[in-house]
Amino acid sequence: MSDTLDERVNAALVPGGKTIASDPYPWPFDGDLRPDNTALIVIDMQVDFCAPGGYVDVMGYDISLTRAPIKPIQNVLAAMRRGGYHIIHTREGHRPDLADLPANKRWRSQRIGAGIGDQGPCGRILVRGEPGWEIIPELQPEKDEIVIDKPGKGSFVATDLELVLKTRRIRNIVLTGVTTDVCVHTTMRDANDMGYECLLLSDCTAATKVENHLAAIDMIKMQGGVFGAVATSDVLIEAIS
Ligand code: C5J
Repeated sequence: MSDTLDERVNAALVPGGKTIASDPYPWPFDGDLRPDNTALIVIDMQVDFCAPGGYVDVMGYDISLTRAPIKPIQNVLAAMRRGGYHIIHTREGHRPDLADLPANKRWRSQRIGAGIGDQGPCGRILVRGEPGWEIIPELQPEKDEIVIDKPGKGSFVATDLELVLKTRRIRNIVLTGVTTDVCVHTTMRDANDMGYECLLLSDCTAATKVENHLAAIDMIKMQGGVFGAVATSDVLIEAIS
């Protein structure tokens, strides 16, 4: 083939389309970025992950790490709401009868003194309807926004997320929330396998360990962007504003 890579990328570009300066390629690769085909997903910004007395705090991790993305997510939410983009929030949690809590998840958390389903300072840990399961006040969904309840780390297993995305003809997904290496990564990997164009905003995500956050970001970018692309919130906001 005689075409250069630049020529092939330009040929794929939607006329008049726009891309976001991201690593390791401009996102989305074809410039087909529109409010009607693009969703922001805010993953698990719940009391249990980001507030005193929640699951992450009970496990002994530093919640200043998982709280750091709150302000950047607020900025992205405001810009994408203004632009008319789809907004989706997720919550990790289990039925009060724990019928959807696999034994492996329960015994491993109990072993470290933060048993999922057990009583903690914010009610039963990661149980639907408990104070710890609520989305933090700073990032409350607005009334028309989609909220996905998920029993797992990924957002597709045992949820209707895929149906929502398909019904709304969404093909680009901007990922934010916690934690980078667990729920955000699992969701991004699954979405990527399903053919969605994924962009992770590095300052809008966090992990319980800084080194895991950095490694998770590196993993996305390897092999030419094996799971998608990475940018920062200010670049996205400027591009869509
Ligand atoms: C974890 C999550 N880390 N939301 N959940 O257990 O990442």
